[in-house]
Amino acid sequence: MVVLLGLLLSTISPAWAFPPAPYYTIYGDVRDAYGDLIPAGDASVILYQGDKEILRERLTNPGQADHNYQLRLRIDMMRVATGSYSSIALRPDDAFTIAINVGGQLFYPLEIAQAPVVGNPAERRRLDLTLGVDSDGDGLPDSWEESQLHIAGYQPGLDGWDLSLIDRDSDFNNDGISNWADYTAGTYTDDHTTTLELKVKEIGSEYMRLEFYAIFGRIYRLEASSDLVTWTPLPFAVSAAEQDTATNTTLRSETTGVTNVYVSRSNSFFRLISR
Ligand SMILES: [Ca+2]
Ligand SMILES: [Ca+2]
Ligand SMILES: [Ca+2]
Repeated sequence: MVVLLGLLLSTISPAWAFPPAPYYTIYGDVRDAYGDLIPAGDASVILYQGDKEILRERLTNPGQADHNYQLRLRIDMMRVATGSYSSIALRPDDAFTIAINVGGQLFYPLEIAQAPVVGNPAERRRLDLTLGVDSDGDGLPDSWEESQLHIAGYQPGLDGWDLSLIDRDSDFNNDGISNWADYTAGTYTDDHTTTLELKVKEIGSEYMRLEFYAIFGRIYRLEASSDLVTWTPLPFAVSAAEQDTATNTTLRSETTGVTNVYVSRSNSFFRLISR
């Protein structure tokens, strides 16, 4: 009975007197220094305002959506002369920081160096998070840059690796795909057979066989369009016999190598999206 009374009192206290604004949502992919998505496991994303922990959420299975984390922030309406809606509510333009807890160890994503701020209620912002060290400030983890330089035959000099040879938007291996896209797709800079590319390999009476080179752990999504403007998810199967009942539109690759998928025969355009 005492507990119930307490609840009633807190419900009508001034701090809770006004409805909250809609959530501000941050979401995206958390990747390690080599571009691999951090598996759900025991990893969490934690949002802080200064030293105060505001929110903590576990990473989610990356195959179930287009992201592996999502944070929904409570936002104050900030009416004049009112208290905060909640002790963990934030206001638009408040600065925040994020850490990733993996097995009890905290990592600070590269993107947090830019001091992100809270947006407006009901907005959704994609904020992909990259773990590792970025000593040259180009947004690519140095470990990945060093591995690409090594693969291409470079050696570190007296001052270490020359990280200026690779930056986010240029194309170190001239395969038509930016370094950042190679990093997220897991494609290697010395080997053009691993370039992300979708080919029609066979056209049957009812199905089409499409081929691409998949990287272990990466997630692939197929989309179709009739006008190159509107794209819709395209169900596919891993065998011709199953293509007419296929419902999957994403695949998490269990191998690195040539992969075939089967879709219904059509005159559509197709595209392949990797993450
Ligand atoms: Ca870097
Ligand atoms: Ca660089
Ligand atoms: Ca490239």
